[in-house]
Amino acid sequence: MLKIVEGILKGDRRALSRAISIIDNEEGKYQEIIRQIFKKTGEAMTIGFTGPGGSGKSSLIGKLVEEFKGFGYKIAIIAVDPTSPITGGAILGDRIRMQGNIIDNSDVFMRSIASRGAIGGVSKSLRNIVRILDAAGYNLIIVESVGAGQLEIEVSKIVNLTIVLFTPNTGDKIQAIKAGITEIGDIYIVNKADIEGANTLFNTLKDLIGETEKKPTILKCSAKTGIGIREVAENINKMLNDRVNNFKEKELGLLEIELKDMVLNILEDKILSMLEHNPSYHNLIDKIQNKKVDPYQAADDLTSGLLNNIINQYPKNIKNH
Ligand SMILES: Nc1nc2c(ncn2[C@@H]2O[C@H](COP(=O)(O)OP(=O)(O)OP(=O)(O)O)[C@@H](O)[C@H]2O)c(=O)[nH]1
Ligand SMILES: [Mg+2]
Repeated sequence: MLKIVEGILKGDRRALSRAISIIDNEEGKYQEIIRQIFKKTGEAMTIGFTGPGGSGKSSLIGKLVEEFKGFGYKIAIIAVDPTSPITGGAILGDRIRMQGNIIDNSDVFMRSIASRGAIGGVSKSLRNIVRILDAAGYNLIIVESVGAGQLEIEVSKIVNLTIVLFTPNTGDKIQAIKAGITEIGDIYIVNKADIEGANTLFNTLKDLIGETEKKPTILKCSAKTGIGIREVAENINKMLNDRVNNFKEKELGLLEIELKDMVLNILEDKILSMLEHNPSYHNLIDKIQNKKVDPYQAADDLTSGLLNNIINQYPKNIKNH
């Protein structure tokens, strides 16, 4: 067993941090780490918090963590930071603000990862990071992602529950509908209930999405004053416990997509490398340029040649394993 895996299974934070970086950057041994911890996963529940910048996600998570601990969860938090297209660096404001709430809380694990703008990439590393945390014994994993858009939709596909935040007087309503965010939530929360306009927004949301097919729960709270926090925590906990069977079904779908992607990636790498080493590939390109063969004919010839090679090699591959 890899040393880092021993560390993860013991819940060692440094091993955990290192492993998350390895997974996030797809460094050398990342696949081996996942393989070795895989059988120790499957316990953790995941919740995604999303909503416009400044709506109070980090503040609310900070408050809810206290309630969740009371329910007996061991909690990890992952903040997915959008990466600045100019500097390429993650915005760390999140980490700092959230740490302001719970930095002293040594039993809560907290980590930021960059979204890098590559949507499929985020879900892949996020799923594996969840597995690592799960194997380390964290049974409630909270993901904060900023904004309203493709990234949120992607995160909502991975987590068990998606919670969407709104705040009064920010024009979120229109943005939200545009971004399709009104379809992804299991719970919608009007945060900042202590400021004016919260009730109006709450009623508007009820009209707008309360009656949609998913019949999401709509709640109101203030991460600042603490009003409504207990009710939010209880609703989340109840949904997590009630929907275990739904989660299993969702997981099956995700695993199918993951496996298909992995097989396609392996095949793509193999075939690209075979193509590069195939002399007739380069010959055919010349022939296409000189109009001796058309591109369709060339592609057909190459493909059947490659498939023949693969079939001839296949028994050898099996023997090697
Ligand atoms: N009045 C009021 N202010 C709040 C409440 N919750 C959060 N805030 C304030 O709103 C601001 C943003 O809060 P954050 O928790 O950082 O919001 P966020 O959604 O995590 O922000 P990003 O991570 O930047 O997207 C801070 O100044 C908070 O103090 C609330 O319930 N009422
Ligand atoms: Mg935040």
